Amino acid sequence: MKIEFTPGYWADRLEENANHAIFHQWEQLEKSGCIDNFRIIAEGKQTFRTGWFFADSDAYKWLDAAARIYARFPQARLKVLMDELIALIAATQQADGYIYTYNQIHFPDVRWQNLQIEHELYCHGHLIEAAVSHKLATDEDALLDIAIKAADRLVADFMEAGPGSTPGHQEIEIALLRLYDLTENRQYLLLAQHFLEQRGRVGFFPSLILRENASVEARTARRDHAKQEYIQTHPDYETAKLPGTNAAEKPRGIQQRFMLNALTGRYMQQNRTIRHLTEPAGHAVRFTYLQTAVAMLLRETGDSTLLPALEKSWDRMVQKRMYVTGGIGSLPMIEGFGRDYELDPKFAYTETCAALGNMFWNWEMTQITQDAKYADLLEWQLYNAAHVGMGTEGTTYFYNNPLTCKGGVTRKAWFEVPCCPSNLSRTWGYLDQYLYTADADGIWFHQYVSGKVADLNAFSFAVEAGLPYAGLVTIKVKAAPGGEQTLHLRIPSWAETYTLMLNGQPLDETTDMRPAEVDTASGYSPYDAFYLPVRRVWQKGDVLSLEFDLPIWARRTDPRVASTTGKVALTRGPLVYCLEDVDNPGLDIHTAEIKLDTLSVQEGEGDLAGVPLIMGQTADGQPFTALPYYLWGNRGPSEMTVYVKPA
Ligand code: FUB
Ligand code: ZN
Repeated sequence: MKIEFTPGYWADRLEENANHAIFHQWEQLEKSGCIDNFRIIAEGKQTFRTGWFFADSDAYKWLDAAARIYARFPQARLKVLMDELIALIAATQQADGYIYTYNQIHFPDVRWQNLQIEHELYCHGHLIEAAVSHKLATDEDALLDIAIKAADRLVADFMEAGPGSTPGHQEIEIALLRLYDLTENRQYLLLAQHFLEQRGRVGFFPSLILRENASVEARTARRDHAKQEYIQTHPDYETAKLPGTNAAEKPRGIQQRFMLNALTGRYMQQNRTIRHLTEPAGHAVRFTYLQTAVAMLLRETGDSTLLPALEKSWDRMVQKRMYVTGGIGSLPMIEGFGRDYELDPKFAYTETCAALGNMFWNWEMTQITQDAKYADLLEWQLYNAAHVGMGTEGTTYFYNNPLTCKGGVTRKAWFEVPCCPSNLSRTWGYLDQYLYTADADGIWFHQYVSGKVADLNAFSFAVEAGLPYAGLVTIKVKAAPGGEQTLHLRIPSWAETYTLMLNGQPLDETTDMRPAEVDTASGYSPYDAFYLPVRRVWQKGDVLSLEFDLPIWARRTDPRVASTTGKVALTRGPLVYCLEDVDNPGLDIHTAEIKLDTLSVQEGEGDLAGVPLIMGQTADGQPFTALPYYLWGNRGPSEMTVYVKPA
């Protein structure tokens, strides 16, 4: 199958990703010293290692994103940068396959210590993922050879290891399963399975994590001492001053809750075995990477005993622990889940990576179940909780994404922990992989993105999608296999009504198959989505047109979400809206009461040209403007709120 994006919403963003974001990220990796960490080992460069112990992963994630982008935008300058980094990695890797600059530079005789905290396996995981993407994009083996050496090292060191030797930050499992998919080397599948099956079986986790924490503190102190000594002899040495996360307001007692999360293993999902992890808990990125890997393992092995916990934890997350943007992570510090209905917009952490991890998981669940709720949430996060993470120029980012802000939250060029930017870029780089699946019965349309699709189950077709701003989607058949085939069209949860025409004639399939309603804490319910089967003998030249109505929706949270009782979030189609003070001079957006019967849609101008804005009046007759949430924070420091009070 080959997909070519055609002019439209996503073609523009993918261009921006390829022409700006990926090169900006490389510049920031250089400026922050991340690439020099490899040069210290590979070339004896005289400088001091910078960044967290997991900094290698930022270079690998960039390489992963660059490879995926290169497959579609084969830019010579991108190839040069990739080859330069691959050569550095090759020269850094040790003969037996191990590679982790933090140990190689500071603690050369130490390995696999503090696996719950220090990210060695996480870093090897992003290296392996980058190698798989690079092989698929270039058919070159340079990076894949490095990854296979590393993976074989892990097989040798961990295949017989116990529960305490499972990673505190999941990622290696996803990587090994991708490497298995590419190489068909069963050892990698077995090691991923081993890591997953061993989780949650540490006898007494507090003693392990306290021991590791003491060791991490001691190693950090030794590193800091060495740094001070280095600065003594190199007074001109300086490192880039990088911002941490944005000003996130913290609920009372968060420090204690974090400590308890860490001590019990809940933070890194070490408190339950995978078949018993039915509650979304702990760090949200770790949780979604874990569930993605478990779902991938289920797809590879057919082990259906893995499915119930995946479904139960997904349902509880969506029904009780997810914000209206599709964001997950109610609490700073934990960067993760709170209690059921604990969804205060001002504490919302909803890290960009968590939304991306949730999209990866949704995609695996889509392929396992073909239940439309998963593709619906993937779309909702694509346009809201993930999309908000990247600024309109592709060169500024959010790490945490509050749903209300009274200042102090601004987009940044980079972060001290720059995990989100390249995670976004690599996901955009694989957008084509989340759109369609095919089976003996026909084609499944999970997302609607303008593009030409060739030879998917002998089908070729062109899609023109007006989403997310307009509701018309047309599918023009260019070639079709003989015999009856079914096109399964996802009818989104947000499309209460729609019309379906074939070659200009209404189709009688528009019987409503809407599933039974499922209430959710946020008021966004992916459970309303379904696949509409349209079965016939398709001919070249057939034109299906699907027109979704895009009414403005005032979504109320469940009354058990105390912080937003009596307020609404405005949405239209797959977009969540917010009020930003820069569009509402003279209005206190945090206390304004809006009249829902005055709402209308008007196209924006200037910076917001072409964007459908929601306009209306407040109770005291003042005009107000709402814009798509993903677009906030692009015009300098501002205040914002997703939730508004209806008059
Ligand atoms: O743990 C390092 C980074 O922090 C990971 O990439 C994300 O989980 C982020 O929260
Ligand atoms: Zn991140």
